[in-house]
Amino acid sequence: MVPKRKGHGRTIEGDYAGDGRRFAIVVSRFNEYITSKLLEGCENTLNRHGVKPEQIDVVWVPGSFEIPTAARAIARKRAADAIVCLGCVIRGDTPHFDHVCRETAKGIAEVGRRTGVPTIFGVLTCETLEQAIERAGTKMGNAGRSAAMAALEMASLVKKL
Ligand code: INI
Repeated sequence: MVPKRKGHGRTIEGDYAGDGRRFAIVVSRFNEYITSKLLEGCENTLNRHGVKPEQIDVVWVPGSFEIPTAARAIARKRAADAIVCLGCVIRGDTPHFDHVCRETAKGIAEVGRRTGVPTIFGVLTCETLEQAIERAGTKMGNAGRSAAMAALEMASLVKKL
């Protein structure tokens, strides 16, 4: 039962309780040096919020561009309460970076919107390797951890809506 605030409609928000929920993590092998750290942070955060290791499927794909295809297949089978997408795209000398980033972001958003299964964008899009390292467990934290928190919250929220 969601409490009513006086003079307002309901306030509805998710919590971070992961007990009994199933998650899928789709992770890119490209830039694995970075993505393996994101995966570590993501799994660890889910476990620390009550998600049992056997309730987490880890799905490896070749590159970030392939993440939406795998995420969509998982979402359509209702095989997870939320899907975390982890990847790392680093700018090079050609426009390749822009294409991969655009399609990955668009594809991940589309999976969430079309299927209703929360699909979290945990893909680093960096100018340099140093920026990626900073976000994979050093001075800017670990983007896998924040993605896991978003997945926990959204998995809980959609059940309440
Ligand atoms: N994939 C990434 O995940 N990160 C990158 O930095 C990257 N770069 O720079 O090329 C990358 N390319 C591969 C791409 O995701 C696909 O796997 C490939 O194009 C095959 O479809």
